Amino acid sequence: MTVKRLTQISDISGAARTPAYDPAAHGCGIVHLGLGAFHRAHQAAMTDAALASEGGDWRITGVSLRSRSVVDALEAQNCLYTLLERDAQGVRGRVIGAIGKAIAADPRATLDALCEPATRIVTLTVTEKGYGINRETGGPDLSTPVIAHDLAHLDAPSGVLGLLAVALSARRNAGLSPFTVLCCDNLPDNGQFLKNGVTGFARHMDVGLADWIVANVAFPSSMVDRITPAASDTTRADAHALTGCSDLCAIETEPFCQWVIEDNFPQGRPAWEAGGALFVDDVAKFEHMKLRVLNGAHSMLAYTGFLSGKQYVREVMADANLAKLVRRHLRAAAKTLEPLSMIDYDIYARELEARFSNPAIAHETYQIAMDGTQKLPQRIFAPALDAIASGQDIRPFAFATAMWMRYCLGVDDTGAPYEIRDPYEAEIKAALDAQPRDGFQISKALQMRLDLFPTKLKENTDWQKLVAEILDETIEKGVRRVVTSEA
Ligand code: CS2
Repeated sequence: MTVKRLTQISDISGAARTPAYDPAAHGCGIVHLGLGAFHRAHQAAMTDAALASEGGDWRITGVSLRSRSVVDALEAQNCLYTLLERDAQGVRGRVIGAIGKAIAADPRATLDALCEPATRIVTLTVTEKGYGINRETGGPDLSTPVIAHDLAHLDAPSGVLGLLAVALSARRNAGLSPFTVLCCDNLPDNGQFLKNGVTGFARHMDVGLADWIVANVAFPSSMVDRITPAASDTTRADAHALTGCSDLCAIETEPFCQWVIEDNFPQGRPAWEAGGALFVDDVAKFEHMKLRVLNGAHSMLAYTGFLSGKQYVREVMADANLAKLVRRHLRAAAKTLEPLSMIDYDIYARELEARFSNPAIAHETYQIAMDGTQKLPQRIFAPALDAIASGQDIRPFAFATAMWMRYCLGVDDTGAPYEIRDPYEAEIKAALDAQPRDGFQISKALQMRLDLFPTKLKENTDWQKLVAEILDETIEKGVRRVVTSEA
């Protein structure tokens, strides 16, 4: 029997919910850069709820900056796909109709979409490393190949900063209003971060353009949260069972979904409240909470869990000692936060434990371990500095740092090698090449070679000693024994 591919809402038979609106009746008003699973589980699902509730021409033109495969698959399905939500109670399916068009690795088509008069918002999920922004200067990182390429080829930019700056320039020249730029990556102060990057890039093109962007383009900050593992054959089989159709774009996620957004949209916006988004004047405290508590604990458990032979986060949480270390980290990170009237941090930490323990979500520790150099500064080092300043115990943060350094060795305790998967992999390898297997030397070498450790941490002797001692013990005794004694 041939299985029908999901292409029309009318094809769907089964328990999956279908869009409560006619997708074809709504035009596109958003361009999204970074068409991965997270976008489809989060912003696209929220936009779907907004379209169902308030309507509007707010469908999404999704751009995959590098890969063609997701776009080919989406196009074959009229951009419809199934979103599964999993927990201990079971799996629920919902077909999302919010994506109107998909574009793959095509700078010309992307620029055209960005320059459409109807485009009023550009959202982004390109991961921490995807911007090509130098964290020290805040401007474009000229050593990033795509930045160098785009500055030399302003007619065909392919990176995020180049695309946004060139499109804004074209809109300005055509007398069109600028779009609002909404960063949805796990970075602190992500609106200002992207604004600095785009204006820095524009300054290389034309100082007048940079000034115009500063004065006219809104870059609201936002905090996003939804644990979204990579889709698997089980995802596709369950989507089939719930829709009666084969769906090569199905993705899965947890029931929890949070989006806190600075309410600064001069060109209007969808009614994302309908999907549960919270609009506030200042996102900073929410961002700190999410980056330090959820993401910080995630990074700690990813390195420690991966090196302890745990493939999934749920397996880490099922191990009494590892779970104890996760709880310790959640509490320590929460202690570095300023109070937030709407949130009880104890409850937040307990909910996170439950989310990490979700038995139905197969979230790989190795996936979270990726790109540590891009994640540790905001997740581990920033709270560590606050902990030092307030006299709080810094051991949980030093432990997380030592586990990342241990991970940087690229072999587990049995000697089995793995890819480090980090944009600074070459630098990490060069720093550790020919280093004796000694915690003090390894910690020193990484800190000298990589530009990511805050000076105040580098100069803090207690911190240095703690990190090096934990790392040394881990190398000598193995990760599992250290986990047992640490817990
Ligand atoms: C994770 C995040 O991969 C990672 O680094 O910590 O993707 C995390 O799952 C999300 O931020 C949850 O909202």
